[in-house]
Amino acid sequence: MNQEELKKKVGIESAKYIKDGMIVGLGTGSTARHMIEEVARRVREENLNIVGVTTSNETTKLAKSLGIPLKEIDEVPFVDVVIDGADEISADFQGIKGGGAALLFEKIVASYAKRVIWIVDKSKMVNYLGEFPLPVEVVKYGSENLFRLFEDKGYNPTFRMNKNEKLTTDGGHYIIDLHLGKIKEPLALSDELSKTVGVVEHGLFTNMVNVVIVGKEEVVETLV
Ligand code: ABF
Repeated sequence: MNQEELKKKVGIESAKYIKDGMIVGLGTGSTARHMIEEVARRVREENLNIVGVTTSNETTKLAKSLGIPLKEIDEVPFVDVVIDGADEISADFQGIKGGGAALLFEKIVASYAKRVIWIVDKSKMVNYLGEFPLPVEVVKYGSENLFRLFEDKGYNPTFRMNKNEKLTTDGGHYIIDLHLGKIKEPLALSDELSKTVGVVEHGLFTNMVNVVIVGKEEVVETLV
């Protein structure tokens, strides 16, 4: 099976965690898209009664086009389950997310979720995080100084670009990607970035996931 077929397989598999009456966090990215399409099919064909809470404008547009009932995050006290993609997942189930520039809303929704499920094809499973550039969402005001700070730290920063200009996220911020190669202490780096003035949020999702569904030749579910 190719990567897209594996993404589709885990997207459909993960939708089985969704039960009638749930408030469901709808992730962002191509793997999450397959899950969202499956949820929409069940809403249409099986009268699945759920409410979606999205993690990006992109997912809101997709869910609306497919007829999934939605609520804003501030209209619900919690989320029963959030199903989302990831860019890297380490052997101890820490994750890097944000390749799709949606990490802030993804982390907010995940923070209100009773259960967090990540769906990935096998290429995302790694021993150490860091091969994938770590997205850091930053306030625009002072972002050049922050960039220089990351340079001085040897973090090899680049601004996330959209065509010829800096990308602006759904939250109205910039993203600086850190090319670290190998993150030996993700918890320590997470703490450092969270305390860095000007950083809104970062793509290290540590001690957050409950279930990881990995698309291999057969679907393998790994309970954390
Ligand atoms: C999203 O899923 C992002 O955090 C992450 O970048 C993306 C993975 O994308 P894909 O499923 O398209 O590989 O949650």
